[in-house]
Amino acid sequence: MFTKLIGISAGLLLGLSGVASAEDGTPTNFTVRIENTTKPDAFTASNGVKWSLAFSPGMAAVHTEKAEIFSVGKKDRSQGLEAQSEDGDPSMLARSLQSVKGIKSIVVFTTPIGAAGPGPITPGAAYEFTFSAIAGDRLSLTTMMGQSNDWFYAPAESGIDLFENGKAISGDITSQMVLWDAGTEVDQEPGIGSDQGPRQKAPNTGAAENGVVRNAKDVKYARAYAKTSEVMKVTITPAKSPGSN
Ligand SMILES: [Ca+2]
Ligand SMILES: [Ca+2]
Repeated sequence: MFTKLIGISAGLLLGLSGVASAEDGTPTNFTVRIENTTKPDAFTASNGVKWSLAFSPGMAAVHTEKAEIFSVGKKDRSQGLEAQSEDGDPSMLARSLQSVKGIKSIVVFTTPIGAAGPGPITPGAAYEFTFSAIAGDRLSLTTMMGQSNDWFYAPAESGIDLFENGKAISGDITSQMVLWDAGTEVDQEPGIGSDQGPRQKAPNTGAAENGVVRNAKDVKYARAYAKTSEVMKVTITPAKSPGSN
């Protein structure tokens, strides 16, 4: 599972055009933490098999425009979202987004906190990553629902507005995370599907769906994992500006 992480090192920061100065001249540094709040063997498949939920390595982008990674109701753009969603591999998506207009910086997160190397976050584990942004910037991030064929968690296509009335957002943003079906692979029952990440013979294995990116809350099998507050906790913390307490 999630073995195709070629060329990506933990916490790799791909600086692009540089972060422009805010009105007061200072970008804000943010830390995002994604925690898997499920318990081991929390789920039981229809055949009685108990399984644990995990979330894959992923990527985050700071951007100024909307719908940088996908558009609801449209086909996947073939820029790497499929590999992220089906194989838990964010590397192609991170690379291709570098040349997309409005993308300011990209972070790839692959190594769980305290782990020796890249891998998914299993129950209780977490990823953290940091980036900087100014007022007007938005955050998008992606991670695979690791026991699915092509489901990923991400905010709405417009991303999360990192500032409200010029002030950096802070705290729990789990409610802004949504489970999406990438529309690229036919769905099987989570946890036991033979073409899903942990069990498929090779990356990109499974029946083509020829669908569109859609909210998974009404997708067969997906409802239990679409309530993001029941499976993860995502927080964002802006660093204090120099001189403040
Ligand atoms: Ca699907
Ligand atoms: Ca597959």
